[in-house]
Amino acid sequence: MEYKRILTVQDISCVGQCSLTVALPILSAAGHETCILPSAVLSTHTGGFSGYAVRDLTDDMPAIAAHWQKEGILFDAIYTGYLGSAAQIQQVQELFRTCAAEGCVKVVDPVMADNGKLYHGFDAAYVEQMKPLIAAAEIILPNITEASFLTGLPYREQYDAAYVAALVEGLRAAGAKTVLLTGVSFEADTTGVLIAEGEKQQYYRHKRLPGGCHGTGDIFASAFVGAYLRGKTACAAAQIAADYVLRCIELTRADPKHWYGAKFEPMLPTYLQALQAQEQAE
Ligand code: PXL
Repeated sequence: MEYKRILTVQDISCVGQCSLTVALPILSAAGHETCILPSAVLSTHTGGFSGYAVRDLTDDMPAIAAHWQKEGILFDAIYTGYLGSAAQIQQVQELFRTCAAEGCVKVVDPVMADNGKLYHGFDAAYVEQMKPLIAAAEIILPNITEASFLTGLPYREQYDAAYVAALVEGLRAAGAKTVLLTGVSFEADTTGVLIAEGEKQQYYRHKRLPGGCHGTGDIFASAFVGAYLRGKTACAAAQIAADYVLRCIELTRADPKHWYGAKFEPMLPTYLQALQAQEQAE
């Protein structure tokens, strides 16, 4: 198994099981050294709580990056999620240039929207700023809504394979390389991930559980990055991550009071088993 040093850049939502409080345990459990750069600190995430306290850390980032540069600290992978501001996206691009070890894999989850709408606090300027970041990454993981904002194609709730192909083409035209399009659903009771890598496209379809669960995009992205950096193919890593997310949702659904996030921690052993089972078969 490979041991990699990953930097993940996203917010700390103190309560809410998303972003860094999800990425750090999952990437560590996958066996990687996990370094963090918090983009902002929030009392909770913004999806369903109101009146949250927030401190944007954009102005603190240059000194952190400068210190790493002075120490010669480099990363095998840089994985970005929810970023605090449009200005911060430029700083992340700078990090891509200054903190990447040779062969560094840059993974961008352009977290900003779902269900046809931008998250609270994001605007068109943020979407514009995100475009060069997706072009600078090796792998991006947008959902359908984010892909529609990034390509300018209208958001659709019902769609066919041609619409999905147009989203991927639009992302490619904007400079994206490998695209994992999440939440791709052609029928009511299934959903899945489309993995577009070079000329190759694969679709991993799995059951769709009714009612969304907050933070599952972050669980998927973190579990994907953890598996991919262990040497799995993008498709195998996406399958492991999607199966893990399903188990987390199943567990969470049994407890309606737990509306703000997914119970991913008790399911970590199943994620590790999936990583190991594949490695034994290899
Ligand atoms: O799960 C994505 C996410 C991460 N961080 C914060 C959020 C959200 C989605 O709403 O509000 C602060």
